[in-house]
Amino acid sequence: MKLIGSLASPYVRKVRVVLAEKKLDYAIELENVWVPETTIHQLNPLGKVPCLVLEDGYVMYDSRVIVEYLDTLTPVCKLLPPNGRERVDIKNWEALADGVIDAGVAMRLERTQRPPELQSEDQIARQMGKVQRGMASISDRLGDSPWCAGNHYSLADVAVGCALGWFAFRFPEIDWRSAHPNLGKLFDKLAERPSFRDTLPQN
Ligand code: GSF
Repeated sequence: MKLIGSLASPYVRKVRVVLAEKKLDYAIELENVWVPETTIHQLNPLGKVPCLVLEDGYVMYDSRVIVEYLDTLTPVCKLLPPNGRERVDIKNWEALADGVIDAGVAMRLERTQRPPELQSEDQIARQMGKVQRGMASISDRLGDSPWCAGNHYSLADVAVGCALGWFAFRFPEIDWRSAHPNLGKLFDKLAERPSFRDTLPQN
C-alpha cells in the first residue's frame, strides 16, 4: 500500500495513526497539493490528499473511506464496531471532528491563499463559529468519560486527537485547553501513544 499525502495534513494523519495502530506496512509518498506542478489529479480528480493506492493500483479516498477499509484488514486494534448504532455513533464522532478541521482549513485558506483585500472577515467568523461550536460539542459529548465512544479507544478518539493536534499546530491562539479541560486530558493521553507520537504534524 502507498499513502499519498503531506505530513501537515490532519486527514492524512488520521490515516497514518490508523495504519500504525493496526500495525500495517505502507510506503508514504509526499505530495504538495497546493503547488501548480502537483500530479494529484492523476490519482484523485478532487485533487486532495490522503489517497491510498493498493497493490493492484486501486485508488481510494477520502480519509473516512480509507480508515474504514483499513480497519477491515486485520483484527489488530479494532477501531470500529461491525454494525449498528455503535458504529454509526463512532462515524458521527469522526464526521464532527473532521468537520471542525474542515472549518479550520477554510479559515486558514482564506488567510493564506487570498490577498488581504479579498479576505472576508464574515467568512472567517462563520467558520470560527463552526470550530467553537464543534469543539464545545465534542467536549460536551466526552464529558468525564475516558474515551469518546463507549469505554474503549476507537476511531472517534483518533479523529478527535488529529483534529486537536492540528489546531495546536496551525492555530495555537485558539485556547481549547482552557475552554475545555476534558479535551486537554484526552489529548495528553492520546499524545503518549506511539501512533500519535510518531505522526506529529510538521511542515
Ligand atoms: C478532506 C481532504 C482534504 O481536504 C478527507 O480526506 O477526509 N474530506 C477529505 N485534504 C486537503 C489537504 S489538508 O488541508 O489536509 C487537500 O488535499 N486539499 C486540496 C484542495 O485542493 O482542496
